[in-house]
Amino acid sequence: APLPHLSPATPLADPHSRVFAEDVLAGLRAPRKHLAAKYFYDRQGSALFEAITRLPEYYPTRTEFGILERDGPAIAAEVAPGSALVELGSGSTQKVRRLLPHLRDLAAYVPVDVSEEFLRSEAEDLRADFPHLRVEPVAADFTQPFALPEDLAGLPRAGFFPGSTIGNFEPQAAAALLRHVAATFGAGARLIVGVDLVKDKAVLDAAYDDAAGVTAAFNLNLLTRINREIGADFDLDAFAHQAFFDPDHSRIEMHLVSRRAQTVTVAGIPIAFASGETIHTENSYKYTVESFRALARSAGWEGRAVWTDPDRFFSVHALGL
Ligand code: AVJ
Repeated sequence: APLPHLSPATPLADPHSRVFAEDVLAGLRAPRKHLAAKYFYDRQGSALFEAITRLPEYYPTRTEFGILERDGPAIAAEVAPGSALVELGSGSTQKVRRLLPHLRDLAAYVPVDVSEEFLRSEAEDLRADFPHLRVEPVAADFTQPFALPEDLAGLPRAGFFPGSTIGNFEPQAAAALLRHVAATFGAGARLIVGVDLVKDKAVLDAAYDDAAGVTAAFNLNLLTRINREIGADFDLDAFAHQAFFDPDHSRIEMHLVSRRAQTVTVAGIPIAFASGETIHTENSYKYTVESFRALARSAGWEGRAVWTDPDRFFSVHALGL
């Protein structure tokens, strides 16, 4: 279908940038401007996220690693021998490397990720480091229906979904995702999922507004990406990073705040900003152990076990069908 509101000068060679352009324009023309958090992760955004995971204020990554390290044997015991282990949004595969040494009888490891290039190189590295492991990468968007390799049919399935990625979904969408994974995996399946927990607002606020400004750079990089990929003239100095915990919705909200009244041209379309108007760029939902179990239950999964760190900052759940 043609894209009437995009200027002919806009590079739309590949369908991904076309979808990106349509999404961005729809979000910026909405009464409350918003952009989808999944678009943070271009090359630069992924590098900035890696830097975030090493920040002193950003506790989730190191806390989850600590749980996987300490409770790895018990977590791995939830995965039946001979299972196919399917990781949803595998990214850098750093976390599954903590579990694999405890999973000697795995039939296959199936990383599912949209970034095909990254997926292939990670699979290679993993095969080199775990020579007896069968690695079957699937290039797919795990939020959409996807097929598992055919010869894995009949094997017990276990999912691995770390990093509190589930927190980026609206609770209804998170439940829908869990239901879709349940349908894909079938009876007897297990799901190991990492979920960030509700905690003191000051701790949460700092984790998403760090002193070094790395999260600010991560948020603002979305505008750089839009400037480059669909043709826009966002002035990065004219927008400020904002992140705060909203206890009523139990979520971190990230925004980009317009520092002044201004008009930005995006793919040939003028987009007006009032001073102080924001673009909502991300929600990161925080659960209690109980509220997450309730969400999982509403999607057909039974909470089998849960592990947390001593501060109860983060949780790793074993769910079963
Ligand atoms: C990768 C979605 C888990 O919500 O904590 C980090 C992304 N955003 N800092 C999170 C993120 C800002 C992160 N997740």
